[in-house]
Amino acid sequence: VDLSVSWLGLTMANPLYNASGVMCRSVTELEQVRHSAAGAVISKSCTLQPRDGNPEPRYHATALGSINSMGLPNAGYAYYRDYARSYPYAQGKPLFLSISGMTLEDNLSMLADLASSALPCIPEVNLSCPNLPGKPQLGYDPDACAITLAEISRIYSGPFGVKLPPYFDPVHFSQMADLLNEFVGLRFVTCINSIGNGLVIDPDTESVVIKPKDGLGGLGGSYVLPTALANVREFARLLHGKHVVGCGGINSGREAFMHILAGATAVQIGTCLYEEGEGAFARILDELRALMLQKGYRCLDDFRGKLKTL
Ligand code: RRO
Repeated sequence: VDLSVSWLGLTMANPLYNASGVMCRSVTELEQVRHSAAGAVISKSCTLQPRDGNPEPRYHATALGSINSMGLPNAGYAYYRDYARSYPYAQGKPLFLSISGMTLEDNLSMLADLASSALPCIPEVNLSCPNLPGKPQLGYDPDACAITLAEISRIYSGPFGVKLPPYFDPVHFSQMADLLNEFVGLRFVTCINSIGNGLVIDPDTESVVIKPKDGLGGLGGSYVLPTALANVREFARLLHGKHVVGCGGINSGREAFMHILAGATAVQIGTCLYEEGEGAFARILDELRALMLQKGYRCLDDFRGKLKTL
């Protein structure tokens, strides 16, 4: 069975990597992913200046997934750019840098610097952080997205992607897809970021489980799988000549298979990686390989995007 993926002029040994935010804030964590069975590495969303993020507790796992309101804690753009400078690209594991500026100007200054550095890492611009009090998600404001993408395209000529929030209405899928299709440099979208502003309640303590925003936070894990699959399938259908990266609710080879069947080129692991550690990559790959063998598929192209309808 061949699990390799070729896209963006890169080859990955397999389609799995970490979701931005999980196991990728420090060099130690990034190196953990790099030394794991993952096919690529992505860094924590960064801002121009380092941030401590929101007060703790700010992450909580349940039987069905997770809720977080981290608030963009990160070591600052220069730290991840320096990691990208020293990264051993020749070893064949691509590096993605997640960029999440507090303003459009910050995003442009980070991307302009990245462009001038001519490094072979690829930016994933986060349009969907749900956890900054008073700051709505860019991905839910099509006019702001249009301006952001136009400005990025003006200063950044290499391939880049965007991390999208989940959408819940066919009108919004087509509105976003029409907009994204206008930008040729935009080579992929990652679907989905966490489902924003859920509320997990512990009935024993009669309390919320995380401190920021009186308990509201982004949902991940099994809670979000069907929403993630819908977003992957719809964008895979509506975008022309662009890739979709699947993220949301992958706990085993079966969910990775579902994302690829829905059209994902590659897939990211968030909550499951946080809970299980980097051994999750080898386990999920073993399961995906076994499932493909059982079905008689020899490579990912044999079933990618071939979801049947009734
Ligand atoms: O750091 C966070 O609170 C965070 C971010 Br930037 C994001 O994009 N998605 C998320 O669930 N948490």
